[in-house]
Amino acid sequence: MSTSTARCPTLSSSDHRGYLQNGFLVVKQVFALDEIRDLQAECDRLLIERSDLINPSNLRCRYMPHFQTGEPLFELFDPVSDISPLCGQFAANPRIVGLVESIYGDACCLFKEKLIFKPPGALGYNLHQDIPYGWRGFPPSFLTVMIPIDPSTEENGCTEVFAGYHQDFLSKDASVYMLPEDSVDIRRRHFLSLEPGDIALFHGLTPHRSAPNRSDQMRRVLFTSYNALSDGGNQRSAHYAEFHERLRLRPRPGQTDALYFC
Ligand SMILES: O=C(O)CCC(=O)C(=O)O
Repeated sequence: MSTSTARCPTLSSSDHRGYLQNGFLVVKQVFALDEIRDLQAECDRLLIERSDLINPSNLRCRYMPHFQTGEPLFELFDPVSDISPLCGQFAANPRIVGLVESIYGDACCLFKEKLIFKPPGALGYNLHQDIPYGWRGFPPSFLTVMIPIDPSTEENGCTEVFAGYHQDFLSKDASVYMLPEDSVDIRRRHFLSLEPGDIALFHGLTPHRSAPNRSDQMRRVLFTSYNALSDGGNQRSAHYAEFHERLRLRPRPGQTDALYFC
């Protein structure tokens, strides 16, 4: 990773209050541009050197339909730090960990991480809360840090969060993950339009969604998610084991071989 210095952010009491009130927080210029350039090069490398992994039957990968043609487009690696030490270093970066731990008032553990490429045309995500209702053992302290690798804009389908809904589940039906749009008030929407170097943190119950990528470039974001140490300790391996079991139950468009993970 680059050695250039960047701001070591601290959480002011008004940031902390804002996070508690809204369920999300934007912190500007946490990383220097040359650090993010290393991450951009890493994304390019992964697409070329690890193209062997990109397959609809590989549980590490997910595809998203093109918003107009429906063509399945490769969209993400989840997890990614085991195939990309650099992504692992960002997930463990002291600036990120320091912010997360200030929010928790506790040490944190990396719960999961994913690298979303969001290629041109990829449909976005419907409204949801990350913590699935009824998934016992999913840590209530789950929160996600969004590390943009490209500018995240309304045109390329940046993440949109809805403020002040993170105290509870919006649906208490375990079969419902994607929520009806009218579960939230559109006036509480905040577009996470961020420049590379900025980050956002959002609570696992903060409802969010994203629009299609209508630009001609990828919108790459590294999402790293944590839990408080006192909320179950290190659960990353257990999480992925259970996640894969659940993924095996879902139909995967384009899958031709038996499902595998590598
Ligand atoms: O790609 C995005 O902007 C949102 C991703 C998302 O909502 C998710 O992975 O849960």
